[in-house]
Amino acid sequence: MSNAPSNAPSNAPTFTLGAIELRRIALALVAPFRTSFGVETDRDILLVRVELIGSDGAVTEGWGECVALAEPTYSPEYVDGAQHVMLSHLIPAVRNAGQIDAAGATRAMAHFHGHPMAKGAIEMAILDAQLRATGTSFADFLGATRLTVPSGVSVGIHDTVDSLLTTVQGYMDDGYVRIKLKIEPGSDIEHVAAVRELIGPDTPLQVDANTAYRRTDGAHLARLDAYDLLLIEQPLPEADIIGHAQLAAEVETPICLDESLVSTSGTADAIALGACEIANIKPGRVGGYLEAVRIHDLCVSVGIPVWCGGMLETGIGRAANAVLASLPGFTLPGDISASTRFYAQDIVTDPITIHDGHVTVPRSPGLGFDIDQSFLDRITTAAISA
Ligand code: OSB
Ligand code: MG
Repeated sequence: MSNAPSNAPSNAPTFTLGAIELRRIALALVAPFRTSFGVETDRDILLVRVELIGSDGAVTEGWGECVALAEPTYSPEYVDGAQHVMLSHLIPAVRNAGQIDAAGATRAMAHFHGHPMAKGAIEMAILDAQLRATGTSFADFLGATRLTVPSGVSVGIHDTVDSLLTTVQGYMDDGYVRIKLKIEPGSDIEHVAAVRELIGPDTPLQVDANTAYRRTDGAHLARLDAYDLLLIEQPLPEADIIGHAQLAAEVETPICLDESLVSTSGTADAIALGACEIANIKPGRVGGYLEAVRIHDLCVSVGIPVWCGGMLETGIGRAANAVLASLPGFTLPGDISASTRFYAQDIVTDPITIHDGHVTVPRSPGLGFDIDQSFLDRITTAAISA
């Protein structure tokens, strides 16, 4: 169990908030990424830069990445909305709180409903600065001891089985230890069968439907049982917890929730109802890394395996995800692929790479990255001080 950041006020040093800057950056994906909810080709990413002022007057910078996509297709949040709620509501509330640390900032935003990705990005920037100011790595802060984590890759929906197989073979050659296929009705059984045939029986394989099926699809999805999948991720709409429980009874392959899990208490309920046999933990979706750790701890306590999901993050989010995924309950490979899987050039100086299918857990002070300031400046489309 990690030394979980709790809801109680911590004894960590507190800081005063200095300057805050929101940055929008434009980054092209190396290839289109298609899911059942749409196609991503270019990212429009919102970053948060904070300055924390310590009791000795020293100023430390920290960065957070908001994982909201450009459109509200994965969840209700979208990048313009996240920027708006930060500027109009969240940042003023955090400023108003006075002396803070990351957990205190999150408490100061808690009375606002929703907007977990926006809140999570602010918490993340403050956490990064707080850790840098105290010379602490995120891994030490969490009590995470594993030095590397296995690297899985998420593969978008392809128009043809042939093109899918070419893509998957490329990732096999890169050394990924687990393949995740995006699926939707019409691009599922045949695609999974062909990929299983290509990669053989020993490479872990799983699928992600991003809510594309309905309760009545149990018999259809049970056909996937023939391909020895690790899990089926989020087959039904996010609110349909009972439907997932019904499906879990009909389908042998474990049902994993992504979109449905937005808090620790909701995760506990989904598990109790039999709807969540495996949990995908994404910090942005649940309001930040501190809540993500609490969900991890809950899952460990009730014996539910977890893995770390991804949201096409840059090197900022991917570094922090790699650290999170080194907690002991993350027993399945995460969507923690190399930076080059999505981006030709990253905004950090030390992008995530994979060696023998694994990613080294960063251990530098802060969340585990350093910004490539000149590249970041070149791709900045807007900078707003808040
Ligand atoms: O459902 O896991 C998902 C990307 C964007 C939005 C939702 C999802 C994904 C992925 C990407 O599958 C995984 C990654 O970032 O490597
Ligand atoms: Mg998913």
